[in-house]
Amino acid sequence: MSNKSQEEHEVYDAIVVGAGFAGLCMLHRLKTVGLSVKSFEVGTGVGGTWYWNRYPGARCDVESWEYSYGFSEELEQEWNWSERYAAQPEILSYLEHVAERFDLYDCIDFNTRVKSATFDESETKWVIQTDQSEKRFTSKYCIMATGCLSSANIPKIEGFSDYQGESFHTGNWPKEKIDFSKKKVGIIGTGSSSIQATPIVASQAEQLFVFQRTPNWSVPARNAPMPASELDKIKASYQSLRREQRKLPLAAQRPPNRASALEVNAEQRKEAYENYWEIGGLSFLGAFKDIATNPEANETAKKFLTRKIEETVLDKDLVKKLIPDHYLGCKRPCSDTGYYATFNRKNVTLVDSRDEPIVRLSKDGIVSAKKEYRLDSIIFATGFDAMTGSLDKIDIRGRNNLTLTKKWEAGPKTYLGLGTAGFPNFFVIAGPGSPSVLANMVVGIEQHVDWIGDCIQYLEDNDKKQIDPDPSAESEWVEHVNEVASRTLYTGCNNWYLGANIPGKPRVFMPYIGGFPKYVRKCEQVVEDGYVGFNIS
Ligand code: NA7
Repeated sequence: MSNKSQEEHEVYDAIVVGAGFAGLCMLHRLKTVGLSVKSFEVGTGVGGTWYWNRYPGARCDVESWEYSYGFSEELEQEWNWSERYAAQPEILSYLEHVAERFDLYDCIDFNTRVKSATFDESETKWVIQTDQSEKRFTSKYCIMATGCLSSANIPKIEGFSDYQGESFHTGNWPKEKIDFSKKKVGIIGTGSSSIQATPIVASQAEQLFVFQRTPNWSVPARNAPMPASELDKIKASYQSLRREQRKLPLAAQRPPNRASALEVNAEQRKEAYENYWEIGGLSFLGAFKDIATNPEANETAKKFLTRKIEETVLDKDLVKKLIPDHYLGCKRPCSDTGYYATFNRKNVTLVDSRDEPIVRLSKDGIVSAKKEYRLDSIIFATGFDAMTGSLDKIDIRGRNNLTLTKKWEAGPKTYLGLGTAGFPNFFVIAGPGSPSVLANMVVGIEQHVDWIGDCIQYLEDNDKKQIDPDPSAESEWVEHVNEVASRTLYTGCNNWYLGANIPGKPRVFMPYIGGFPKYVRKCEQVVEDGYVGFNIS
């Protein structure tokens, strides 16, 4: 229980910001070890990403059983996934069930945005303030579970405020059902969100205009109902499946092929690509071991996917516009259900910015370099200020009143993605410098939660006041993250891993791309060596 003083001041052992997959898991862990905890969440319910992204077609691109918690065998056995890839409503219900089942609701304040988190050096505690009152919340530990793709990017397009029709952002979708029938709709963006929403909006709208700035690579998801027999098999072997999952570079999907795309003959190459194409979704990236690293190997994958687009889209001019220039994987590839076939519909028009870029919004719609598109609705599927956006919105101050935004002005600096020097007892779940966004996010989150939970337990058991990454260990890690990224093809296009989708954001490769197992080993080694690279006092 917290202490409440008369000065509207509440004291906790730990404060967790955010109640999505990461926040809920962290809360559960901290409650289990007997700490007093408090969580703040902007939404009116739990779910994080899966609370906000309610757009039509929103679905996970990692298989449902893989994208679920492994911390409770009872939870695994009682939850029944209905599809191979769960849709947003099902994942949200799952997280609501988790919050209910593990009694987490009591410690979460909803509808509450954390405005500031300030480290009080003299007391070794964090002081948190929210937008709800002047009340101060203090805690020894402050844990940011604010999500990597939670800060919606609404582009600054000229004339934005002139537009008078309805508009939506995929990452901030209303709770009520939106009906696009009899409407002229424009969707801006062709990343994962748009690729999922486009076929569904097209099936409802009178006319859909897809405003594409950069085409993306996409592989059919091959979603299907989960057969009862398959679910039974999964339930019977969850533990071993999860052990195997953690050995894979992405901590999910089918095991990658160990062969090089360049060492096999054309027929064998085609066969491998067809096999992975049939499996569907992001597993396709594992068709050969060198797709992510060797330009020539990558070209063979691009050629295969190009042929699939050519086979699907009837208008040959349109095909050319839908084929990306960038390497497969450089922008996170998408997993779709009928995306390319949607362009065969009479009510769908691709507006390619290479021919006619968006110039401004008008009162009635979108004005391109060629004409005005009069619209009833605009859908912004324009992505997120990834990995750092949600942290930047909070005034976070560490030692010497240094703000996190100042410290990270040239790009985020963390040790293992878990903490940042000068901000003691401050942890980030799935933050920059960790592999989470390049792997199965839920497995990454659980690994972080376990590491942070064990670390806090260690500090408490040993009467330690604080832990803080050493600046030199942090610099080495940042250098390593960059060095590993430079060996891949992922730094050569405008992707959100680099912050390149946000004008003015420093261009630094943020996630760790060395693979989940290597990262886990490094985290374990740090602990085995007595938290080497951290200063503990
Ligand atoms: P993404 O993948 O960042 O896609 C955003 C899309 O919006 C992308 O096609 C952008 O084009 C486009 N965009 C962004 N700003 C503009 C402006 N100003 N004008 C035109 N087009 C623009 O976000 P998603 O929500 O689809 O997916 C995010 C992640 O969620 C995804 O990677 C999965 O991990 C799940 P660009 O490519 O920048 O030229």
